[in-house]
Amino acid sequence: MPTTATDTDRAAEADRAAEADRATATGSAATGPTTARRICPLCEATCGLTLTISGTRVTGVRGDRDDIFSRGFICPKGASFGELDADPDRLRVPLVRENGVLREAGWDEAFDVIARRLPPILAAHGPDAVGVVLGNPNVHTMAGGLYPPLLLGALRTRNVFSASTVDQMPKHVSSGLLFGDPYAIPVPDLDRTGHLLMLGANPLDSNGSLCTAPDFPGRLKALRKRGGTLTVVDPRRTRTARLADRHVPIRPGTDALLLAALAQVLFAEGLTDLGHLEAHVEGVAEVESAVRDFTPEAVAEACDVEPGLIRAMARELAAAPSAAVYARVGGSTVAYGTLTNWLVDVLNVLTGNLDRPGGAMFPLSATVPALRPAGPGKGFALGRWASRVSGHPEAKGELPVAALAEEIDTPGDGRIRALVSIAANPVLSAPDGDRLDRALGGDLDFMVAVDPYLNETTRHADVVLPPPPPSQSAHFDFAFNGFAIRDQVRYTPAAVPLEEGRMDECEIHARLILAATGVRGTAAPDDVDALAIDRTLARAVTEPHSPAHGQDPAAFAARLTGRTPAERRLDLMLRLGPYRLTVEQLLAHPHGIDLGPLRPRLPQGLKTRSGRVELFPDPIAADLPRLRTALDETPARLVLVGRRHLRSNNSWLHNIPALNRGTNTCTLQVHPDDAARLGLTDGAPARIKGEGGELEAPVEVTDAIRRGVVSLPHGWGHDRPGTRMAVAAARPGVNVNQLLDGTRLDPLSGNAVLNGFPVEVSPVG
Ligand SMILES: Nc1nc2c(c(=O)[nH]1)N[C@H]1C(S)=C(S)[C@@H](COP(=O)(O)OP(=O)(O)OC[C@H]3O[C@@H](n4cnc5c(=O)[nH]c(N)nc54)[C@H](O)[C@@H]3O)O[C@H]1N2
Ligand SMILES: Nc1nc2c(c(=O)[nH]1)N[C@H]1C(S)=C(S)[C@@H](COP(=O)(O)OP(=O)(O)OC[C@H]3O[C@@H](n4cnc5c(=O)[nH]c(N)nc54)[C@H](O)[C@@H]3O)O[C@H]1N2
Ligand code: SF4
Ligand SMILES: [Mo]
Repeated sequence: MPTTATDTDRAAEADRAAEADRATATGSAATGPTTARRICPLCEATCGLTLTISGTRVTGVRGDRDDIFSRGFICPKGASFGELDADPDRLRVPLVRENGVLREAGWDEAFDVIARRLPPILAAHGPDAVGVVLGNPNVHTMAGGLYPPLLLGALRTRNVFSASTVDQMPKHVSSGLLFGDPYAIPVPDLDRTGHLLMLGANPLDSNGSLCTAPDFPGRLKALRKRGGTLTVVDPRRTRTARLADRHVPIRPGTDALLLAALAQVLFAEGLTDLGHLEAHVEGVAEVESAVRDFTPEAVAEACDVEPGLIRAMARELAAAPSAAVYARVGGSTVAYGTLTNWLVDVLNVLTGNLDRPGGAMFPLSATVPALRPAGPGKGFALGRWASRVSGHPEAKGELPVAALAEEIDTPGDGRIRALVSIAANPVLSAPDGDRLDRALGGDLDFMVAVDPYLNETTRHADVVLPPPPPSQSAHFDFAFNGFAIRDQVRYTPAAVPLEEGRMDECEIHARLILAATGVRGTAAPDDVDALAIDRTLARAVTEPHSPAHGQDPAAFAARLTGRTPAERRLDLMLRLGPYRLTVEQLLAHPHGIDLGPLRPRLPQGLKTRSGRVELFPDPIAADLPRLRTALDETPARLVLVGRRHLRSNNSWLHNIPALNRGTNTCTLQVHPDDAARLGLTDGAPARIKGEGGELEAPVEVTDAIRRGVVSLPHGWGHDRPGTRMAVAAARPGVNVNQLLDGTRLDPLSGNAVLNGFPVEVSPVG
């Protein structure tokens, strides 16, 4: 294993830095105001924040200049951390439904209700009678990283849904097929690349996704300053597109065609050069023949991109000293989402840019198990089971969240009768929220929500378990360190002690597991963690590549440190990880430990059956004919795409006054020519009609969007009764996902099509 020496060096380096940090901390402790560090949980950039704390309140927030990764960067969302933390609408104590009405309750009572009502449903109807829906913030909390796998393991239900199927599931499927590991997601080596081809992403507003890079805007500017180039493919002239050398305003939903044509040009002009990848990739010839028909001329009309420009893009990609192709939400939540994501990495492979500095590289997080030596793996299976009603194949153990409503409201054996919702708001985030809203309200026997707010989804719960505000929670990024453009690790313990009557979210999850599986009274929440530690160690000691190999599991467990069960589990993961770190080391480095730039690792880390990158997997081959039909389809006259605003985060930050104002509005963006054609006026309401329903929203005429495309943001529609988010309700907006009926999916991943679907728009009145 070539990395061992380096890893030991890095650990030693970390220890030296810790000494220095300890010295500084002691020197300044007596003088400074009360400040604490907190990693921001509000987007994937994971910036380090410095909180000013008066009593138990967060009274100031700034970027932590000493953070080894974010170096002081902060955005308006991070700056609102104090307001978010102290939002008076946050629930303080559990709610329990009695005679149809939610009332406040104690923690023991809330868990008792769950223990009384959930297990009998499972006993009577089997494990699939409970559905679990996991929302996006689970990847932004420690609890969400540590406990849902245990909950799912205990419940053994196949009805698992998450925000992944309205987001990045196509990337997981593509990576699963190519590399045998759905979590092996290459990220652009942003700080070193010479050319970035970015499709369907707008990091100047989103701050980046599946590419954790604090100060993404600054890093893009630096790329151009060092002579690199940026091409942005987006139907809207976004703030990111404005920064680019080239903006390609593609017709929505056609990126797979564009990328296939780029590959075709590389082959046709002899521009492929796998370089160091040659020995590790199979299927190149098959890809060559598969893309042969997708010439620039063949795709030009569908994509509305000139053949000459497509050729120029391909040549530029091949000629760059290093380059990375990167696609995000606009390349994922589309009809050919998996094919698009596959083609992204096909191009990274064909140009020799996968797994090399400046290209698209695999991060190595400190909490993933140490990599085993290269060799054949188990491979990645899709469709091991299917959803009951529509027969959607499972992907990565999940069913499409777009099918959640029908799994609840369609009678029959295997129907979901109880739902556990953790940090999710599918009534707004998934297609056809009205149907789900009705199903949650009318067809469920029991629902539990772990959520700080009473919102469009959680208002249907029988028990709501509210986590404390973020200042009172410790933070570690289990997910995003694995997508970061630099290997690094940071941990922030709770900045403020847990308020009286609050329960840490980790304990909420642990108790939920106990209550849901029917264990009452005897087992303590810590037992859940102890069991998880025992199981992990039992396996690790048998694995030759594990740092625990051959050791006594009990002795190893006894060495773990940490003041909470979650910290001890973090300690275990760190010790079993590739850098063999400990929680103690993390605590000694409050600003983080830099583990260096990303390093090439192939063929290590591949888990395909062949032990190589399988460039032309069967499910992809089977889906390609569908893409071919797109060449001959007449494009819809008008399609809708989404957009994100810097001052938002999906559906749940509209309750923060500092964020819900100004240009963060739920308007329908329309190109001036379309506005004239359709008789729409800036500021006046328009009626938007889709397959799933109709909405009215004010028109915003702008030439920043291409002709034939309108844009409406998601996460709005806060006008349902029974919610408790006063600021959001005062400026509700409309729910764009009501335009969808939930039937448009990318078939391989089950991901919903949220971009590029047909709509009709007309003036109101
Ligand atoms: N049309 C359209 N729809 C989209 C998208 C789009 O681009 N267009 N984007 C999609 C994407 S990328 C995503 S990720 C999904 C998101 O979909 P969801 O995850 O369903 O929605 P969020 O709005 O992120 O809701 C998160 C919930 O978590 C709660 N929450 C916040 N903090 C915490 C916490 O610390 N602990 C717990 N337990 N709960 C917490 C919030 O109160 C809220 O109820 O939406 C998707 N929907
Ligand atoms: N401020 C803010 N930040 C966020 C979030 C937020 O809601 N607000 N959400 C977070 C989450 S959950 C996620 S997943 C990330 C998402 O991060 P990004 O993917 O960077 O964010 P989006 O704004 O959804 O960018 C998608 C872009 O794709 C374009 N697009 C739409 N359809 C197509 C198409 O067919 N082809 C191409 N090429 N482009 C298309 C849209 O115009 C849009 O500019 O952001 C995260 N960060
Ligand atoms: S960029 Fe993201 S992580 Fe950084 S401060 Fe803003 S919301 Fe927080
Ligand atoms: Mo997302």
